[in-house]
Amino acid sequence: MTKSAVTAHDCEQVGNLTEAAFATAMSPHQGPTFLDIPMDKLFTPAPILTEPLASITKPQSDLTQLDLAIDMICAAQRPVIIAGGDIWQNQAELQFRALVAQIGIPVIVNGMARGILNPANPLLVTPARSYALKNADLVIVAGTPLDFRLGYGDFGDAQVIFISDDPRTSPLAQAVRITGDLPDLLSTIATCLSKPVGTQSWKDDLAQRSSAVRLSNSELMATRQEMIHPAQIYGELIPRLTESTITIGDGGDFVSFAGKFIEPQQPGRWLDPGPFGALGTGMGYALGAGESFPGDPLVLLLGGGAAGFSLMDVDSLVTPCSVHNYCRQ
Ligand SMILES: Cc1ncc(C[n+]2csc(CCOP(=O)(O)OP(=O)(O)O)c2C)c(N)n1
Repeated sequence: MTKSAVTAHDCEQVGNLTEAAFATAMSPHQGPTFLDIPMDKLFTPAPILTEPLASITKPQSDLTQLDLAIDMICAAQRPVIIAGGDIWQNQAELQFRALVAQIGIPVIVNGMARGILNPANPLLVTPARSYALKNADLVIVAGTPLDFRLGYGDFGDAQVIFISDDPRTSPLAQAVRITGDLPDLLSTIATCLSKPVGTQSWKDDLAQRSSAVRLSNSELMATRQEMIHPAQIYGELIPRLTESTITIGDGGDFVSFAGKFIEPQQPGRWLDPGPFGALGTGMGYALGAGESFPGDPLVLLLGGGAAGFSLMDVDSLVTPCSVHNYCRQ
């Protein structure tokens, strides 16, 4: 589940191993690493590091299929682009938004890319996702692996372009691939395209279907029943969310409803148990998000089962503050 898992058996290794763990986590494809430091090693004095530190690997660039991809994009009648969390993690949001605005391509978002376009933007067609993916003639997948969630890149008759920071992902998938640094790749693609892509009727169709889904969602959220429907909870929550609220979902069905109803207004502000659906992540996410964005509103939604995995971690949400305050005294 992590890119590396290491124990520091010697206190002199702690510095190097910490640097190496961060470098591995930040190298493409980005992901968590695990470093275990036994208590006795943590409190043992060690010399300060002077050696060169581990460095973050740059993504390997491969543009051999760029021209082919550009021809496919220009020829497409019904294109759609899926933006994944790596767009946000690789800080490519500006380039992504610029590309979308320039070529007017409908967008579906997933993971931490949710919020990359404002929900009021007619090009954001996530609510019509299934229809869009079933009827598109070109699917561009940017910043998310072509794994089981995307049918390993099988979108029926549609052609597929895969834009990634990691050439190693999803060998199963059949797609035209462009790999490298995501901000650079998106800018390069934008410079190769001069006019809007796809037909207006396709874009109107997706925008109308998305509005219809949003409307029926809001009706459901406004319904009041004796037995509480999850939609009712989101109907109460959504008006309370601000542009900077971080919403964390940890659970099963309850959270999949949240994914349908909540459309964040900024990327990186939505966290869920991810592709493996591992319950129990919510409290840890809340701790990390609270540390990363101090002062920003944070909502943690726990299913009953998920809460059973991690309610004790409420203590961890409080203890670091107590320790900090104690040290300051
Ligand atoms: C660590 C872990 N164990 C088991 C599962 C399998 N699983 C998926 S959803 C679910 C039930 C979750 O219940 P709850 O948090 O109450 O949410 P609900 O689906 O009831 O809304 C379980 C056990 C999982 N995803 N992760």
